[in-house]
Amino acid sequence: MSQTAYISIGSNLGNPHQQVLAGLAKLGLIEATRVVVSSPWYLSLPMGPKDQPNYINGVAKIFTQLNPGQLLTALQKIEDTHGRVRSQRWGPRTLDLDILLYGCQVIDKEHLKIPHHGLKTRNFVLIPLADIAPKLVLPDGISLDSLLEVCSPEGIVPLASGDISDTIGQ
Ligand code: ROI
Repeated sequence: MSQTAYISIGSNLGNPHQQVLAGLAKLGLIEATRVVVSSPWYLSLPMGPKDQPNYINGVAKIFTQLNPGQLLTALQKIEDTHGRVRSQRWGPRTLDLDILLYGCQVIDKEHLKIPHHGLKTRNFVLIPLADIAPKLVLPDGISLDSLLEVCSPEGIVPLASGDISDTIGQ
């Protein structure tokens, strides 16, 4: 049986725009998985250490027959082929693919937490997620709408609007 999952896609190294586009394309190549829709891309200021490049962020909705563990393994394989090195915590990355939601499941394992721990507070996750799933309600009953109301839109602009430095004075 297929489940709906939402995957966040982010990059700030090695031509981030190409990284996220290639990452999205590779999501569609995962076995027993298909991409239903993807959000517009956003340029965002780094959360965490500031001495790293700005990020490109987006979210994809997928249907998958893989279980969460299998999906995580498939995503990590894609990250690895993009030269992802897991060194510095909150450091720059060529490609980051995180499972935000998997159906209405709650998973709390050491290596896999669903919903993703950053989902409720990170504007670079909430804003693109709302583009493709505006009526979404999280497994704990909290609506995306209510999270967006308290989430600052600072430091993120749609990619199409151009250079982030024009918009937020960096
Ligand atoms: N900051 C932004 N803007 N976008 C990300 O995708 C992102 N990913 C991360 C950390 C380092 C927390 N910062 C980020 O993992």
